[in-house]
Amino acid sequence: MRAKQFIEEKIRAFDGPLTEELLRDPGKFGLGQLPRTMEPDATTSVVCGYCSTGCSLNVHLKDGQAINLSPDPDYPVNLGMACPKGWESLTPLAADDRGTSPLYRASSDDALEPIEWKDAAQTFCDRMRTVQREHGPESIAFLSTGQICTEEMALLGAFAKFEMGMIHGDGNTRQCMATAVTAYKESFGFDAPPFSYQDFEESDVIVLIGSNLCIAHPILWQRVLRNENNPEIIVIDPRKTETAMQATQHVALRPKSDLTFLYGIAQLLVENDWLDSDFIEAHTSGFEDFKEHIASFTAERVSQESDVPLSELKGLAQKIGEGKRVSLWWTMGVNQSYEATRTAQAIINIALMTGNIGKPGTGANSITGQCNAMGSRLFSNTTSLLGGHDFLNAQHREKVAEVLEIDPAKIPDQRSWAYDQIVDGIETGKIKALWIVATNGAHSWAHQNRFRKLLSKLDFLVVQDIYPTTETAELADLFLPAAGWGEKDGTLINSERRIGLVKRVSRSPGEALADFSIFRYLASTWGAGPWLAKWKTPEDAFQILKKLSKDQPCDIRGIKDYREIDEAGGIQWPLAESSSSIETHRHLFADGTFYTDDGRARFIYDDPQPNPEPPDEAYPFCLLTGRGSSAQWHTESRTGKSEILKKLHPKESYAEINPDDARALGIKSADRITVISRRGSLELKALVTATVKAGQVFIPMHNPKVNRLTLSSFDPVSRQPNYKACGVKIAKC
Ligand SMILES: Nc1nc2c(c(=O)[nH]1)N[C@H]1C(S)=C(S)[C@@H](COP(=O)(O)OP(=O)(O)OC[C@H]3O[C@@H](n4cnc5c(=O)[nH]c(N)nc54)[C@H](O)[C@@H]3O)O[C@H]1N2
Ligand SMILES: Nc1nc2c(c(=O)[nH]1)N[C@H]1C(S)=C(S)[C@@H](COP(=O)(O)OP(=O)(O)OC[C@H]3O[C@@H](n4cnc5c(=O)[nH]c(N)nc54)[C@H](O)[C@@H]3O)O[C@H]1N2
Ligand code: SF4
Ligand SMILES: [Mo]
Repeated sequence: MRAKQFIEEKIRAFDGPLTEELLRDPGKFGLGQLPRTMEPDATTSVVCGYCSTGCSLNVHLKDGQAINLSPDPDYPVNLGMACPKGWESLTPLAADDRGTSPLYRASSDDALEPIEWKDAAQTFCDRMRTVQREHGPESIAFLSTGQICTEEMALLGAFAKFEMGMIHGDGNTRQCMATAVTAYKESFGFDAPPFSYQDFEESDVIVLIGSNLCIAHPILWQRVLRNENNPEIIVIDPRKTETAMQATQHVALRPKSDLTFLYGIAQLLVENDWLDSDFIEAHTSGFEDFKEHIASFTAERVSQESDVPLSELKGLAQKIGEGKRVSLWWTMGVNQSYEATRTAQAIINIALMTGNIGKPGTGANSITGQCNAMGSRLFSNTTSLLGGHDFLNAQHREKVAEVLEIDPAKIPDQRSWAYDQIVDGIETGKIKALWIVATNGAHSWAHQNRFRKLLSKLDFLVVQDIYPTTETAELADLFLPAAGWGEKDGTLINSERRIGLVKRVSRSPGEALADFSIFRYLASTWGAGPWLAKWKTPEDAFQILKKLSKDQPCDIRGIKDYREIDEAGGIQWPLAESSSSIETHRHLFADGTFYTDDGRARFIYDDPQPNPEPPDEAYPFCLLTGRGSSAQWHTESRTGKSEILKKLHPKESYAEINPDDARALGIKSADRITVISRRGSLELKALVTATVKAGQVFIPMHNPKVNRLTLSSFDPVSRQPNYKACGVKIAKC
């Protein structure tokens, strides 16, 4: 079948009211386009839409429809491997609860009922405008995501903030990567994870801090296994996780004692002169003050405060001090804390003082979470202005306005509230309408009972998701059905800054539209200015993003187009216009120059703070939460649709309890128990296991009620939730 005829047939098969308009102008909706590299009966590679590893999957098409997939053997990220979620990526698209038309709840007593797209778009605009008229332009906000394409999040951010007049828009990346962002920005001058996955293979000491790589990034763990240097693998995690079990050393520190612990390591590095003084001298600032700050973190004190035996602490410092290529990697055990930014910077400080940065196998490396958290950090127009710019900087606003061809006065000159501040704004009555895109906060946000209550207080809640059945979508006044991964085109940016391509390989059900098309449709119904005409297709948008990246550390003007990304096996940023070739793996800071004004990386530190809710007599256990298995993704709206994935984890949700505690409470494995915090409770099965220490409980975050227990506590710098420590008690049911 010829490509043109194939596209037309696809459009005709789309039985919605938009068919005629679509046939006239398919690009307007982002529908009906095939990447130029794709033929109807071909195999084409698509970057996975779950985690930030960014594996490439070869999708096999029949008559232009995906029928199966296999991991791409030639892609530099996954080298022919994929985890269970990747293998099963097509299954959630065929789920029978997909959103196939917009749904509207006319009044709070009514159910959600199907409506036509044009009515949905008009309702969206009318009701948002009514709220703005009554409560001011700032009374509407959005919460977006790290799980849609970069072009989509940029269009959402531009439309919401520059056209609708919103100031407050944040996303689930706050729950996930905000700490890495603030840590890198302050220490390096820009949010710039410096590594390549190749570093996993080139280290001789790999330190994983608060990261359960085997479960959360299984293909990165495979990369560790390819390391031929017989590396030391140290896992710093209160729990004996799957990753800790594989490590050469497991440091089971007391939850949230990381900052003290890392200062203790730094102090031992100083005491033993395991320092790279030339690097410190030439490329950093603030080391002498830092040295003074950590002097009181003696090994004895740190051992006592972190519950790590002296010999282990000293042994680890020695491995780091004497290692030739040491890489330090962190994830949510660090990012989700009340002193997260300083903890991440304590990791950065260790890399700087030992000169472990800018060379193969080294780095202070934050592993990202969602498939496009990195894209949202640079282009979602939430925390930073499009392209890693600053809303407070008038020159930046001018520059963005010029690229977008809009009036600079349309760009807010203040930063957005963070997610938690938007939530507080609902409570104080400042936020009256909320537009939630591709995130399921009614499950995933902290202190769930409060969050759900606040959502019901809104005048207007819009949820844009691929399923109307998520906990959040069920609360919506207006539901907008989105096409999912594999049903649309665009780019994602993975943990190692690699831009990869997502392609439309499957037809979205009913009238579900690509998020890009939804944003375009809403913006044109709103009456957006002529700038919108430049954002006709995702690839047009990509060309705009390139221009926005000019003179930024994330400069991508050297990337020609989608086809080049496809043929190169993904392209890491930066790639300047002058670049003569595309290297497969690149890390940053090879020349020791950072993005700060003086080009030096900064040592940043602070005093450790008390845990806001340590276990006490009334709530004697520390609750840890996190990923449960490699087959489960977050709130399980997608992975929960696969019978295969469901076979790969326990049927019923469980809480891990130490055998000593279980004995004292008279609890056996499989008993039903209630876990209770000051904010709520949930019932589930007990799993008695020594993977947690006495006094700790672990519950996978996939449990829809887990955040009934967690608290509204945040890192003051990044405003990321402190999901991994609160006081709970346990009762036998
Ligand atoms: N299968 C699967 N993979 C995923 C995801 C998924 O849902 N499912 N989600 C993706 C996303 S968005 C993210 S952000 C990543 C998350 O990836 P990870 O951060 O690796 O996953 P978590 O299990 O949330 O947390 C990691 C570890 O932090 C530990 N921890 C808790 N408190 C502390 C502490 O005080 N100090 C230290 N050092 N460690 C602590 C926990 O015991 C846990 O083992 O995974 C990504 N990959
Ligand atoms: N207690 C506790 N809570 C946590 C965590 C923890 O460790 N402990 N981890 C936190 C972290 S790191 C994260 S990242 C969050 C994740 O929390 P969420 O973002 O709430 O989790 P997801 O289930 O990934 O939600 C994504 C939603 O987007 C929808 N979706 C998927 N693809 C598309 C698309 O293309 N378009 C549209 N419009 N919708 C789409 C899915 O159906 C789903 O409803 O959870 C956080 N919550
Ligand atoms: S490791 Fe992540 S990117 Fe790779 S297949 Fe699994 S979910 Fe997809
Ligand atoms: Mo995340």
